[in-house]
Amino acid sequence: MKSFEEIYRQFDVQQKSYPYGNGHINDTYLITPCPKYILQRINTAIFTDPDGVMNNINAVTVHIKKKLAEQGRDTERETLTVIKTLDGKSYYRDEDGNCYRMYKFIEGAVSYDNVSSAEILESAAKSFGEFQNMLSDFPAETLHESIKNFHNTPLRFEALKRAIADNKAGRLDSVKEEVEYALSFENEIDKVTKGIEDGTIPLRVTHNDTKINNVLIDPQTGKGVAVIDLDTVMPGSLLYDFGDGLRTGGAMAAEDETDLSKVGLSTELFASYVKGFLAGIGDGICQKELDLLPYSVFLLTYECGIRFLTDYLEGDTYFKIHRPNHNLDRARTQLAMCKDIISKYDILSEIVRKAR
Ligand code: ADP
Ligand code: GN1
Ligand code: MG
Repeated sequence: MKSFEEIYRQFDVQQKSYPYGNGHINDTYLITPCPKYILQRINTAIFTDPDGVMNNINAVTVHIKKKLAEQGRDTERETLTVIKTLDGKSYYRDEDGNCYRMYKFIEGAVSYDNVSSAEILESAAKSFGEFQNMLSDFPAETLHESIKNFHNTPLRFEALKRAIADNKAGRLDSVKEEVEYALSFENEIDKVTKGIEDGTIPLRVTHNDTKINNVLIDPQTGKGVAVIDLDTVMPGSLLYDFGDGLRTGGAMAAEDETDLSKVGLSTELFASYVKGFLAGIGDGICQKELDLLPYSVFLLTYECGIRFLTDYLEGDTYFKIHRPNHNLDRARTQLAMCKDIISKYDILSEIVRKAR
């Protein structure tokens, strides 16, 4: 494997690098001192076509920069800027097949894994809504599908059933209760995929990974600065971005909290997210999407829960883990959060009705 110095030289950069951020997928490094950059080793086990991913990111960021310029906004700070290699490529592939890309570091902005302030969450939600709005005229058919069926919850359910049957890591006995609860939702999880199929839910260009730490916030003003982590920008439903934003942004505890009594969805944060997201998205949202906003929070939380459970059963091959049982702890929080969301469903629906 190449030394880091050799890797940055490919981008004409010579400073030091440090591991950075809390993403579950790519290896991220901060390159410092100034000018700072973000160096990422793309997880090519997951993103098997890095050319396709980087083509998407280039096209989407060029489109967003054009929109930002038209609005007199900061084109360098409010979206990602890809740094090309010395030979003009969007990423560098070393002899062992490792793929590295570099972005300008967005200064004066932080990412939060959890948000306790309703104002900050409203701003974050507005940024995610605006992100979709700015891409509403982007030609969706030109996007490469970076992970097929990424938010196809019924297929995620099938994957869980396969993981249960295979019991590859021999862990099934320790998760009987979680498995039983997860399997009980078989008939509740196809509302979005069906709606897309029958044309009642519009297909849009969506981010698809609107975890709250994928939007950078200015800590001085509490306002959203840039939506980042653009690997999964693909055609999808607005409901994916809304639901996944609340899964983490509206959570009362960390994604890997072990004290499940702390886990749940804050209705106050939900209300702020609805307000911010609707302000950002503008007029384009349809009635069916509005009706399904509360459902989407359940759906995306459930989907993430069964993805963690599947990965636990398969021996932790997808998400990065930092301790034993990490994926199990994450699965448990998501399933506990589902219970809480279901118990608050009427309140959530009322909040959406009032916000229209
Ligand atoms: P992953 O796909 O592994 O989640 P991300 O692209 O989300 O990787 O990056 C991980 C973290 O690095 C982010 O949550 C954010 O804190 C930080 N980060 C990524 N890109 C930038 C950037 N251009 N400027 C500043 N911080 C960034
Ligand atoms: C991953 O890359 P990151 O950490 O922002 C995952 C999301 C999950 C999330 C769970 C490409 O997001 O789909 O919801 O972990 N990204 C990918 O925390 O699988
Ligand atoms: Mg991320």
